Formats: sequence, structure tokens, C-alpha cells
Amino acid sequence: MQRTFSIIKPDAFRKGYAGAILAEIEKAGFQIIAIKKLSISKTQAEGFYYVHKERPFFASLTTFMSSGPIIAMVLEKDDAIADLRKLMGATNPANAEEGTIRKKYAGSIEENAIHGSDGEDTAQFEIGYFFAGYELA
Ligand code: FUP
Repeated sequence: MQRTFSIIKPDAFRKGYAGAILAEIEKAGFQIIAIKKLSISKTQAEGFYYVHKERPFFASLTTFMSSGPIIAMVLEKDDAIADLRKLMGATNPANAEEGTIRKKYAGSIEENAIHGSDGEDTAQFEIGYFFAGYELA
């Protein structure tokens, strides 16, 4: 079993897609280990996305991620990291495969509905950024 970290982003939450996205995640066989709705500050979004701090979209991305409520969650299944990335689809919804979450629910490359960790190290960092150990027991 492997754990990954995911966020239902402010655009999807605002549009009322949180329930539909959670249903897709459960249907795909993920166990929800921990889940919470919260809003993050611009500074907290900058900390989460610090690997992108030199990228041209960093300011806009962190403003967007702090623009409204999100759902943060820890998900578990075999190959959770790769399988969630497949279920999400390409970063730009215009390139996402039919049936993926981003194809169905994302509006643009920035407002793209869902985040999923891209590797074991990032999953560990991202889970620890949002959840304390006692929430994962
Ligand atoms: P992903 O892992 O698919 O979420 O994509 P990246 O880690 O490459 O990018 C993280 C987030 O930055 C994306 F979800 C959306 C945002 N982004 C942009 O806004 N513009 C870009 O050109 C690339 C990424």
C-alpha cells in the first residue's frame, strides 16, 4: 500500500464539484485516510508550492490557491501516487484524456481542479505540510 496527498482546488470547490470528485476517487479504489476542508493564506500556498518559486506562474498560482476553500486529503491504495496522477489527467485540461478528473472538471492550466503528489518524496512533504501524525493513525 502507498499513500499520496491530494487537494480539491478552490475552482472545483467553488463550482460545487467536490462531491463528484470525491466519488471518482472512491470509485477508483482509494481509501480516504484523512480529509479536511480549509482555506490557506497566500504565504501558506507559497510554502506548499515552494519548488515552483522561480516559475512565471508562481504569484498567480499562489493567489489562486489562497482564493477560497480547498479539500486536503491523504489517500491510500496500491500505486496510489501513479494511479491518482492517471485519474487526474494532464496538468492542462486541454491535453487531458477523456474520463479524467481534469478533463471533466478543470477550466484551465491554472484552475485545474485537483492536485496530486508527483513522487514519494513530495507525497511525504505534502502530507506533513497539511496533516499531523495523529490525524493519520
Ligand atoms: P501537476 O503536477 O500536474 O499539478 O503540475 P505541475 O506540478 O507542473 O504544476 C503545479 C501547478 O502549477 C499546476 F497544477 C497548475 C500550475 N501551473 C500553471 O498555473 N501554469 C503552468 O504553466 C504550469 C503549472
